[in-house]
Formats: sequence, C-alpha cells, structure tokens
Amino acid sequence: MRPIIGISCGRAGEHYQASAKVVEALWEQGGLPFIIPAAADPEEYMEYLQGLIIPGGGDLDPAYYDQDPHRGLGVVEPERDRLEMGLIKGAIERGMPILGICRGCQLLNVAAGGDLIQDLGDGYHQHRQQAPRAHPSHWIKIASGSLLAKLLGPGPLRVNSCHHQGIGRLGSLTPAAWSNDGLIEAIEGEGFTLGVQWHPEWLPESMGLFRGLIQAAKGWKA
Ligand SMILES: [Mn+2]
Repeated sequence: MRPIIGISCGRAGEHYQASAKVVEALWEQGGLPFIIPAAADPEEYMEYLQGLIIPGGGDLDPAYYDQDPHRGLGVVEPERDRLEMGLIKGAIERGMPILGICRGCQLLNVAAGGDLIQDLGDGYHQHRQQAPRAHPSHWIKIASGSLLAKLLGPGPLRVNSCHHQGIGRLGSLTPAAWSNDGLIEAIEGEGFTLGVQWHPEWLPESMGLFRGLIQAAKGWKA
C-alpha cells in the first residue's frame, strides 16, 4: 500500500497550483500524493495523512517570526501561509513524517521558533540560480551522522538553489547541511522531520529524500 502523503499547494489566480515535479517524484518513489488546497482547514486533513510535504513557493509573511517586511521581501500568500503553518504544527504534534522543500524548509524553521533572512544580500554567493532547475549549482557540506547523511550519503554534494531567503536564527531543529558561504541548507529533528533548502524533485541524486519519507510514513502510527 502506498502511504498517503499530503502536498500543500498555493493558488495562482483561478487555479490551485501544485508542483508537478514534487507530485511526480512522490508517485514514482512509491507514495500516494494527496494535494491540499490553500483554502483548507489544516486540522481537517491531519487524520487522513501518513506524511507531509511542504513544497517550494513564495515568501512567508515575516509576521510569523515577529519582523516587519524587508524591502526585498517577495510575494506573500496569507492563505497558503495559514494552511502550511497549521499543517506543520499538526504534523510536529503528532510526530508525523514531514519533508520541507525550500520554502517548506524555511517554514519548518519558523514553526520551530527560528527566523529567516528575508533577502540574502552581501556575504552570500548566488542562491537564486539562473541555470535550469535540474542543474546543481552550488556545493553543500552534510553533517556526519545526520538523517540527511543516511539518506544521501556523506557528501559534499552539489544541489540546485532557487531561493532568495534563508534560515536566520535557528529554531529547535538541528542543522544538517551548509553551503560554503555558511548558510544552513538543511535542518532536521525527531523521527523523520527534515527540511532542505534545495529542490530535490529536480535531482535524481536526491530521490532518496522521497524514498525516506515514504518509508517513514509506512511505518508511522499516530
Ligand atoms: Mn542554496
């Protein structure tokens, strides 16, 4: 049986918009994608899920970490913020396996009490690559003994990078990877709680993250 994995999605005009690459990666690795629209009440969904993916997207409202909007803040979608912060809270309370991708990784850090750098500036190398998404553009170092190392190997690894925000003050999760400019590129916690700043759905060498989530979801009980 494929475990049911929720994938949150945003709204683009008249349509809900889920990442096709995330849905396909999850399906191909053995999960059952269950798309959750931004308008939904997160609590109503929790009992149907065995795992959760919070995918990439725009910027979280900085009010969630008690900051005013920086000039460089991008598009904020309040309804999606509300859904995803609620889903993350529900998953953490239950110890449900969760994978945060890019924006999803940032939301995990904020849900764990941390904050974000609203717009990466001087002191960081390019994190919003101009190359196609399937092209790994920068290196990361992986923490030895981490869940991430177990899933992808010890590294270093080249990953893609499509973000202009980053993890600032760390919440209660543990860093599991860094880029060479010192930015945290992955965080993890109890059970299968993992956030990665890159987009694994575009990289064959990162499919182990989806397999790990699916494996954890199969064995998970509320
Ligand atoms: Mn990056």
